[in-house]
Amino acid sequence: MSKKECIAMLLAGGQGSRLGALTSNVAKPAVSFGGKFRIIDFALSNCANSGVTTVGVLTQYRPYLLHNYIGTGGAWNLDDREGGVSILPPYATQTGGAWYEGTADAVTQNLGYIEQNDPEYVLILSGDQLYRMDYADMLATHKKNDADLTIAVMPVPWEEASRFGIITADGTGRITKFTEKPKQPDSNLASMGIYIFSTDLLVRALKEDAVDQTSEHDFGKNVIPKLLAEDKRLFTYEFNGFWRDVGTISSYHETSMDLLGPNPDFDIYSKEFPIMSNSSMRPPAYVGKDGDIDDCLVSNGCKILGRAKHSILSTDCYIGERATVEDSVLLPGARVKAGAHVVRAILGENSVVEENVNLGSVDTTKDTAVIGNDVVVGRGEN
Ligand code: ADQ
Ligand code: ADP
Repeated sequence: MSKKECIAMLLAGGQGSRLGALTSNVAKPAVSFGGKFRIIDFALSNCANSGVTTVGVLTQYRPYLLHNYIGTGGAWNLDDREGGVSILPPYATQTGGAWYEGTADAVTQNLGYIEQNDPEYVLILSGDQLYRMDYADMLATHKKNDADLTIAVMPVPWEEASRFGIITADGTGRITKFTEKPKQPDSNLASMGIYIFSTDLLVRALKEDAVDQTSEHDFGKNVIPKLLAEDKRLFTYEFNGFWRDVGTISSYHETSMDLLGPNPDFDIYSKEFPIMSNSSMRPPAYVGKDGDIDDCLVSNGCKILGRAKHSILSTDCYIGERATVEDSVLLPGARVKAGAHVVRAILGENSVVEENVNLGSVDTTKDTAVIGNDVVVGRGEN
């Protein structure tokens, strides 16, 4: 892919409120995942691996950690002099300025960035999904179809279909119907919220949308249905790998567990299509003489004196003597002190479970226990 043929606009502003305590002080794309990663690593790595080297990251909610984390983009080989990563915060304009409303508004506010780069195509991505995709292949499909807009799609379980933009396409992949989050879905082909637009059409559509008083300025609710009504060439790009939008605590827990086992559902070990991260450089993990680890991801900086089973141990975690951790996700810096027991729980960054506390439940009908970032769970609490 030539350098400026296609640039990416990465939407990283959503609050992710359904992740509760995990997003109390960081945006969802900045939430830690898989021991050494943050959720946004997946989209940034996909860009780098696909040759999309100009990436605008649109932030909004609690952007500080995200800004620090992304830095110059070097961790993902995106510190290219010709492009690289640019953080695009909402900014006040002379006319008063506004925070981003819908997803389309976020891109409209940054039309200047698109015009300055002058690409033929714009790839619009969500910063809170876990998957591996070669966007170069999606772009090839877009060109082959001479499309105005290409939407990546995947079949989803029928019972989940109403959470997505739902699509009907003809035998050639041309989209004939699109409904954002229908109450009664008539198809289970879901939009992944990953779009390639031909730039001229995108710019025109966004300018029209901006002055439409009835619009919520959202791609799924407004922009895409309007383009379809105008009979524009909208096509699908079919994806069939691992893809998750971890919206809730239980899906976060489940998707984390998908990383475990000898042949995990989601392979983070690939060298051809690596998932890169800016996780901190820390010394090796240490396992003490009574330390016992079974079916876990163990990140650097960990100190394990007790037991861990079927769990994700992120950078700098601590498990004290006689403590046990099972079916759990420990985010960076989480500490489980001596004699404590943690089962089916998510421990936020730098949280502490004090000595001899029992946390969580083996009862799978109960919710996964969650401890917020920096929270200390004292003795006797549950
Ligand atoms: P949702 O996931 O519900 O549906 P939305 O919550 O609007 O879409 O967020 C999309 C992405 O944009 C997220 O990464 C979010 O963090 C980010 N975002 C939201 N508002 C933003 C703003 N104002 N500024 C910056 N970033 C913002 C969408 C589509 C569906 C599709 C699903 C697939 O609308 O059609 O099925 O994605 O997950
Ligand atoms: P599957 O589950 O079908 O075996 P994986 O997602 O495990 O597929 O990927 C298998 C290998 O293919 C990975 O190790 C990676 O090297 C490569 N790969 C996966 N997805 C892509 C992609 N979108 N583009 C390029 N290579 C990919």
